[in-house]
Amino acid sequence: EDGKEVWPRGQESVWKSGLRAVETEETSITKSIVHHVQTTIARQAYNIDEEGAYRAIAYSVRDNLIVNWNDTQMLYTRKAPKRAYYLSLEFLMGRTLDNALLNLGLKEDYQKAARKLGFEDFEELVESERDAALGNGGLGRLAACYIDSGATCELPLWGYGLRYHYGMFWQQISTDGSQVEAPDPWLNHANPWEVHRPDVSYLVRFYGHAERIGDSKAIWSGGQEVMAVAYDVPIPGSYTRNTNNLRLWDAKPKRGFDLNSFNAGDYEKAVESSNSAEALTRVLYPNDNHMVGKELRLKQQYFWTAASLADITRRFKQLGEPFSKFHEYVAIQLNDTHPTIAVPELMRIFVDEEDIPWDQAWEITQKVFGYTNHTVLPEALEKWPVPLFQHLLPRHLQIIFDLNHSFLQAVEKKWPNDRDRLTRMSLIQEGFPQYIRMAYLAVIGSHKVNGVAELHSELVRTTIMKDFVDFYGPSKFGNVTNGITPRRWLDQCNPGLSSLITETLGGDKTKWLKDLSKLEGLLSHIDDPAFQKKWADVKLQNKQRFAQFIEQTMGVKLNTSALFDVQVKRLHEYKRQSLNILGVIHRYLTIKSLNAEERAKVVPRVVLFGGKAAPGYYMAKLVIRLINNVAKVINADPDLQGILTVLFVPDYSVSVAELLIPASDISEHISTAGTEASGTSNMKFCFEDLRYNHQYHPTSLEERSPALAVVCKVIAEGRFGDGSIYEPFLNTIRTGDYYLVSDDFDSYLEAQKMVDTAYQDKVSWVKKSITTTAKMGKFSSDRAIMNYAEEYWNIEPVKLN
Ligand code: F58
Repeated sequence: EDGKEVWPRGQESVWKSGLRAVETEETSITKSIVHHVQTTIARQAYNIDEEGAYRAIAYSVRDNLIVNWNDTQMLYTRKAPKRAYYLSLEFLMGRTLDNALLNLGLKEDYQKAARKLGFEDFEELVESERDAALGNGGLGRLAACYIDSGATCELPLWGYGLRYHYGMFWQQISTDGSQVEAPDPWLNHANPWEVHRPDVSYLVRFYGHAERIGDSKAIWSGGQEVMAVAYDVPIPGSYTRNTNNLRLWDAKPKRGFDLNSFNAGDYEKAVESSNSAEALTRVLYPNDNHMVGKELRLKQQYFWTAASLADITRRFKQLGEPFSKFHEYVAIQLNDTHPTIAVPELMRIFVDEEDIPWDQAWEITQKVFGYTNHTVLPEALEKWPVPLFQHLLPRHLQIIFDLNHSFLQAVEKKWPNDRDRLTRMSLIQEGFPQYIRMAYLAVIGSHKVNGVAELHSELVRTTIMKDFVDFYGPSKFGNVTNGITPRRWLDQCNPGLSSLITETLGGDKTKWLKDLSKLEGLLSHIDDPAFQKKWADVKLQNKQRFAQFIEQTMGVKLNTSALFDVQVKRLHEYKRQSLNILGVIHRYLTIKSLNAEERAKVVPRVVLFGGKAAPGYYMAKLVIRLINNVAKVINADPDLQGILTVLFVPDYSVSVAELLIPASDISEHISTAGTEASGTSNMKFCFEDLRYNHQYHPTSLEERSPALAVVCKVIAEGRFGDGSIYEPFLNTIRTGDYYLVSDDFDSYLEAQKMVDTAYQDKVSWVKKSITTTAKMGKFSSDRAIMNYAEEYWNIEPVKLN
């Protein structure tokens, strides 16, 4: 799979004469599309619809990607540079076709070819692709942006993940306003973007028993074995031939099903083990910033980690280098604690399978791993019960206890007789049952730990990891500020703005697209009225495009001259969609109290919400229901027509984001201070966070915010449907109010007033918008990935010519 330097068999010239190059000629593009219509998807010209055309085009584009993919992998094999691997349980990729065409620089050529074949509306074909929604939110989308940047920056970087058969659930809204979940069988329509590799497979063991031999080694045997099979997704860089790999593992039973039981007529029993194997990669856990302690989740984590490490060590062995040099060729980044089992797994491979002495194995292991933390919320930190671990991964539990033993000895040596400190720092949390603290295991197993924004990294150092900073010193704890890919989030989703930027900065799109700091060049045009007008026109067109989508899908007409005020992100109490909707109700009550003349002066708004709630998250689902029922009342009220519209856009996804974000005027990032690790959608909107200092006052709601007290009263009285439904939500605000909604309510209203005032001055608003975009350069994921490459992985670009 990685390519060979010498031709293994046959005549080299015959092989070479059959090799194809990337298709760039219009005629060869149409030829290749027709070829795929006829053979790959087995259809005739007269019975081809949009979906069929999309697929034939996708296969044709895939051919190009694979040519580049093969050449890139061959180059990496030949040059044998140090490689980095990004282990992430989520890759929230969205659609691929448009992105691949833009990265290859072939979009126009394919558009022309499609037109010749009778498909005038290329965007319609693009939109018939289903999202690959193999992630929950920020963490998964970050992984997708990072592999895009890895390829664009020509880094030898691979992603490893799971091939979930069902991605993030499909969200519908029922007539009473509640979220209803439906499965997302995204693979039912075949997936042209993956290459099945039945030849790349590994057996992964679960359960069984571990028997110690000597001080540090053991033999792990018995239990269940499941086969991990590779599916490769080519990841094209932007305007480079470099094409990296995202390898996703699928679970298969070791050998079909049990023929004896089948022949004896016991069909259930015959397929039992094959079902349990295949269940492993069936579905993505839909929780965001919340830990679920399910055995199947831990199985997913180990299955994916073990297969990835087996693959990485096999590739390393092909180099013929001794294991003492492993870290000179391999860097592995742990995307949160989900792959932390990789630490004991690599120790197991080194010690049990490769006969490396324990201390040396531990030294190498620490040099290989880096760990990225994405949250300081206590409920999101992973902890696994020891009994569950003992049952599922007995050998790994031994290794963890051994590691903990020597780690605590070192702590004891540094701070003798400090029992509290030992209890705090132990990898094992005491109690019945005991728990394994995965974040601590990730810290001791890595050479470097990072947070995802300056403030967050500082909180990591001073709160959850304070003891570890004292122990290891501060240099082990760094920061890499998140970034997003400007290809998808500007060039692809906002072609109008992309063209205007290119035209303004002079000619060549790739110049700024691959060096986003160049956007600063826009500032010298900021006072040019013609430029300001074009900038505002792009926004208006994006609003019209989005309004059209809303009219088609929801049957609601939007006033495109209104201020589009957007909050799209997972539903979570700490993100405070509650603050927003309570503010909307306040706005509604205020407008209702005005006379016609006063109403005419109100700045019109469209308030848009979007995002999924974890299916078991009661309070988040209640907020969705409240938003929808508030929307129903406001949108039906003639007094509010054209002045205030509220919408919950169902099934928020990467594709919906691509339409919605370019249409927004402001974006709300109003989480309680210190709770949102970084936020990345804020970067997509290029708008600032609103942050305040909070203090909790245990006083009555009426005292804290009379305005909010009125809003809560109105909800309770049933203005938006049966008020009693919302009592649990209202109670969290009246009493408790852990996320400080009532403390911030009045200043939130003040901030919203400032927004209204600012929006009325059109010229200064456009200038603010231009400045925001111009200063976005730092938040490119290219900058972020190069930061990892240089400071964390020590890898360098390897360019394919
Ligand atoms: C997010 N975490 C952070 N976790 O909340 C956000 O501030 C940050 O910008 C982003 O990571 C990228 O660093 C997040 O999305 C999850 O969704 C996990 C999924 C698996 C279970 C635990 C939460």
